[in-house]
Amino acid sequence: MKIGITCYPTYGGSGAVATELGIELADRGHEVHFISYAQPFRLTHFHERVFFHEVEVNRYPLFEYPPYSLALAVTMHEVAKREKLDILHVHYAIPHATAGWIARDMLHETGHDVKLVTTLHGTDITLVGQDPSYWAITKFSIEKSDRLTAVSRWLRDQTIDDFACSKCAIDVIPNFIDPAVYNRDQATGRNALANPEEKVVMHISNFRQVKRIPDVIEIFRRIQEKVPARLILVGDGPQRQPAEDLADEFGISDRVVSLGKFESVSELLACADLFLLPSEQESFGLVALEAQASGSPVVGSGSTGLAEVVEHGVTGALHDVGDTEAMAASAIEVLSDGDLWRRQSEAAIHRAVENFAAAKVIPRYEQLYDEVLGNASSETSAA
Ligand code: GMT
Repeated sequence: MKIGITCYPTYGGSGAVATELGIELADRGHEVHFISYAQPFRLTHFHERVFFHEVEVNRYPLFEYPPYSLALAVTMHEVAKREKLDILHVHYAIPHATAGWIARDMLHETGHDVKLVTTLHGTDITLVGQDPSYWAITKFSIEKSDRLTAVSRWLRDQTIDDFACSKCAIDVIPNFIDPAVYNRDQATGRNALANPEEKVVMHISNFRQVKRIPDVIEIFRRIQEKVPARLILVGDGPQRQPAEDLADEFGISDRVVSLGKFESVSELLACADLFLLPSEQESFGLVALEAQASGSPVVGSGSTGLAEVVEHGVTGALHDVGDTEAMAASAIEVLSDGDLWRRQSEAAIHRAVENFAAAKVIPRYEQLYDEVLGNASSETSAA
């Protein structure tokens, strides 16, 4: 099969999932064309069946806002026509599903029957998509897609509710990990992160408001009062500086290390004794899955998609959004009890590998591609 993948190339879960999916598909014999304004951050190595097409946006002085969506639609159209793509698979609905709809319909005009698959990731539905300036076009573009996937049951249900989309058929295909990349054996440099007697508590994100970064600092403030520990913050975004300021204010900045952005986090996660993710909402929580695969229990907030990743009391603990006291209590409990930590760590690895290994999840995308192309009864095709 020949698949065009469009995603945000910058740091973020949707771009990571889209890129890893493309690489896995190429490993399985498909030809994959990434189409975006920059090379996706996880696309770091040459692969004989992976191509990247950069979208050029004309910056004519009349344009206060250069129309990226149109330039993207044109590049998708051009690439699909030249490379004879079967499928345009877009990740994050805004504006990718809209650009995909334009490109697909332009191709249909010339008799090229390409199919549009849209994967919904989270804030494209729950936050940005709810803004009045985007709601109608997001609903329209979702409904025009040939197939839809969401990364959790929670996100599927939100989409149906938030967009009054009762006729939308949405397949749930979760985020995935490669257990060869995310595992405890990757741990190098733990001694540089913390002293041997200290527990390594970690948070990785793009430091946006939805992640509730002040809660991370508050939970850690409580943890370090009971357990010798160090907080490792990885990533960057608007809440990074306020987080560092809050650590100063609490008088704990000597125990908080803010590393900034890293392209690969597997070595860091493998050093974590506990991962914190107290977000306002997570449609899935890819980083929590990566942490679990790396053997770290996860403590976070539980009423959204994260509850499909973390099993409360088994691979970590989930509490109400903002309940930093309960999250800190769960964290202290698992960090202070070696047997409990080992059980949760083993369960976390088991859950990640059993339910979310790439080898189990990627065939579900292939099956969906086969169905949309009308090859559903055939063996999963390659190339
Ligand atoms: O929705 C976002 O915040 C953007 C997106 C991203 O690109 O970082 O993150 C979402 O997609 C990930 C991959 O499917 C999910 O694992 C994250 O849970 C989700 N983020 C939120 O729902 C906040």
